[in-house]
Amino acid sequence: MSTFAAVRTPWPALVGARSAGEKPCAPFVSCPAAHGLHRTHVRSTRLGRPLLAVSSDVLSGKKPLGSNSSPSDHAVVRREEALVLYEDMVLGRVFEDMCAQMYYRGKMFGFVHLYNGQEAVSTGFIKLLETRDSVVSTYRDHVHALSKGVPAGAVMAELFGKATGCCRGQGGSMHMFSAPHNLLGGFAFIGEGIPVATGAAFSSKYRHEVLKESNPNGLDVTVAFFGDGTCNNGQFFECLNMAQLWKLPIVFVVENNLWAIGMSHLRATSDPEIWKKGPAFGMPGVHVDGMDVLKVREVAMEAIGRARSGEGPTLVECETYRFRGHSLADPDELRKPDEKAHYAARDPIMTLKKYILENSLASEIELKAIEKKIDELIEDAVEFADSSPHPPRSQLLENVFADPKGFGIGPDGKYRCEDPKFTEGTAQV
Ligand SMILES: Cc1ncc(C[n+]2csc(CCOP(=O)(O)OP(=O)(O)O)c2C)c(N)n1
Ligand SMILES: [Mg+2]
Repeated sequence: MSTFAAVRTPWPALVGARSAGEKPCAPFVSCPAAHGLHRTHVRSTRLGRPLLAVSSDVLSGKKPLGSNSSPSDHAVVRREEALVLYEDMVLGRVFEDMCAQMYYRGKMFGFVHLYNGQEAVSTGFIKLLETRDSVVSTYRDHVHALSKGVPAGAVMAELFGKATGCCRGQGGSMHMFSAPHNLLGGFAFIGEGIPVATGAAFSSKYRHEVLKESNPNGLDVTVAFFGDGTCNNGQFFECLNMAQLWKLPIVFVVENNLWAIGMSHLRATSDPEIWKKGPAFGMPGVHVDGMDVLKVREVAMEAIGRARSGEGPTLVECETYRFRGHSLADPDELRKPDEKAHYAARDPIMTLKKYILENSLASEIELKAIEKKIDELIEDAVEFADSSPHPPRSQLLENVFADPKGFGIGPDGKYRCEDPKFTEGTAQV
C-alpha cells in the first residue's frame, strides 16, 4: 500500500468531510437528501435569468450558440466521449483532494487554490482541444493543466517545489506552465492571463494569414479561463475589444463561481450578467450551466468551432461554484450554508455519473474501475513528487533576465551575492 493512499472524501459535498490527514478547513454543509442526482436541466439561475441565454442572433442573424439543443436532446454523447469526460473530472477532483491532504501535511508552500466543484468547465472545454491549441489559466490552475494533458506527477511535483515539476519546481501552485502542452500559464495576478491569451490568439492568426502557415483543420485556438471578479478589471475589456476587432481565434471563458475571495459577485458588479459584455463588443455572449459538463461541452464545441474557422471570439459565462474556500488558507465563513448546499447537490461529477448510468453508456462497475485507476495514478503522482529531488541552488538564477551588479554567477562560475546597494541609487546592470 502506498504511503499516500488516496483517501477519497465522499462525493458530493466534499469539503466538510475531510480526508485523513487534512486539518479542519471550512465547514461545508452537505445535503445528503439531495445528493447529487438532480436533473441537470435547471432552467433558471440565481439571477433569475435563463441558462443558455444567447444574444448573437441579434448581431449576426445566425442561429445562436447552444440553440441546437433542447433540455431533452442534449443526451447525445457517445459512450467513449462520456467516459473521457468522466475520467477527466474524476482526475481533477481526486488530484485536488490529494492536494488538500498534502498541503495540510506541509508538503506545499504558499497559497493553494483548489478547483473542486468547477471541473465541468475545465473538462467541457479542454477535452475538445487539440495539443496545438492553447489554454491560459489563473491561479486556480492545476485542473486546467491536467485536462490539457500535463501528467499528474509533473503537476504534483511542481506543487511540491521539486525539480521534476512542470516548471522545474520554480513556479509552484499558481504558475503551472507547459510548452509541449501549450498550457501558457497560471497567473497570480487576476486578469494577467487574458492579454497573454489574446496574444497567443493573435499569433495563431498571424501565422495563418501573414506567414501562410495554414493548417487544413483550421486555426489554432486559445481558450482563456478567468473568474467573475476578474471581469471588473480593465484588461478584460481591452482584450474583448482587440479580439473582436481582429476576429481572433479565442474563447473567453468566465468561471462565475459567484465569489471573488469574500466579495459577492452580485455586490461588486454593476451588471452581473457577464455574458452580456460580449455583444457590447460585437461578439456572441453565452451563459451556460457550468455544473453540467454536457451543456458546457455543447457550447464549447460551437465556440471553439467559430474560433477555429476564423469567425472570431466568443464570451462564455459558466455558472459554477467552488466547493472549498478561496484557498486552502481560507476559513470560508462568508458563504451561506444553504448556498453551499444548493451547489453541492448539483455536483457535476455526480450529475454526469447519473446521466451515464441512466443512458446505459457504462455500468457502475466500469465507472468504479475508472475511479480506482485514477486513485492509483494520484498515489503514484504523490510518490513521484515526494521522492523527486529539490532543484539545485544554481537554478535560482537561471532565466533571470536582469543581473543587478552584485548578484549572479560570477566569472569563476560560482554564485556570488554582494550587497547591490539598491538604496544608494540605480543599480548598474
Ligand atoms: C491584479 C490583482 N488584484 C487583486 C488580486 C487579489 N485577488 C486574488 S484572487 C482575487 C479574486 C478573484 O476572483 P475571481 O476572478 O472571481 O476568481 P475565483 O477566485 O473566484 O476563481 C483577488 C481580488 C490579484 N491577485 N491580482
Ligand atoms: Mg469567482
